[in-house]
Amino acid sequence: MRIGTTLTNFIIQNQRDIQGASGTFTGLLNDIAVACKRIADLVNKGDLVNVLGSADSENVQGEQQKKLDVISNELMIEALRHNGHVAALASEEMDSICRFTDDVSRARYLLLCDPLDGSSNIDVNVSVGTIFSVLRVPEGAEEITEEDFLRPGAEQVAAGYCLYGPSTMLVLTTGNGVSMFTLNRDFGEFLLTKSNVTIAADTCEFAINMSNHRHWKEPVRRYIEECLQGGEGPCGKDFNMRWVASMVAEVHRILTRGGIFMYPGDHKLESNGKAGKLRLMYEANPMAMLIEQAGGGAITGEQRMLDVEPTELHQRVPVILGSRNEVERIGRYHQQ
Ligand code: P6P
Repeated sequence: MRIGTTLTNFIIQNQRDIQGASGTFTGLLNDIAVACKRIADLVNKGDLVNVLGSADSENVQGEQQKKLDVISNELMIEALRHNGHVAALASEEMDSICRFTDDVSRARYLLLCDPLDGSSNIDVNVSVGTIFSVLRVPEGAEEITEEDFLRPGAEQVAAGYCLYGPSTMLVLTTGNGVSMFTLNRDFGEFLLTKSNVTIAADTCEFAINMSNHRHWKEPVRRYIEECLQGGEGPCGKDFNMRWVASMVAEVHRILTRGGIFMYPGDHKLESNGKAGKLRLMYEANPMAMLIEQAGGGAITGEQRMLDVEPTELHQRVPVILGSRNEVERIGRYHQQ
């Protein structure tokens, strides 16, 4: 009976492809995997270990935190703090960065994460996930500051997520394609189950929160209206719709069978001073890297997601990503 390719073996085997990678990179990804396994365990046990429901706190976004939001963030910190691979962590659940060490000769990476994305679903037993993004510590950096994190998504050295669904799956790119690993709980290892994941250029499935329809701008209205017209409309085909309200689950579906995901900016968000709902640094950018590495497209409507120059750690951004031909069509509508 074979063991299969573990995540650690995979990274070591592919380490030569990761520019300048050393054992530090392998160690970093292993630390992330350990945190995800522990979070998966708690998500799976739920009420049995009293981790569901709301914490009596809000995050920097002013959103009510779930107990598991806080616990997942603490687990990520614990997994990363001791091994010296990461200089500092930025998280949706923390206002400012968490510095682990000033010895940036050894700790060569910065990590950004949404420790538990889609947590409004956790109490109703719907899939949620952890999203992570890896940047390199800037050359010559001494003490890490928040500004060191503010780099375009194109500079990510790795990105991925862990989906806590019927299976627990870790999906990763280090800039050489997308690989999927499934957690074997019998011996606690993520095993390689899909390599060189690619997204179909066309799709018949869109994901958007339709309840925001009255707030949408014209390009989004036009695109969705054409999808709804089906075979008789300009698309010449019928569309199906999905909305899980967990970005990790939506992106996983798109990586698996194609599709288009949209959380666009709209008039209501803009009236509240928000460019979008989703966050650039630890939601949109890591997902955009995965989608592009799988041959798909990821834009804000105005530009390529990975080219956005960040100005704030928790800035929000409109997100349109998925099957390349659909993303290009929506992009054209925004340009017209
Ligand atoms: P809505 C989850 O809260 C999240 O950040 C994404 O995972 C998800 O795609 C989106 O927000 C859901 O937003 O407006 O449907 O609750």
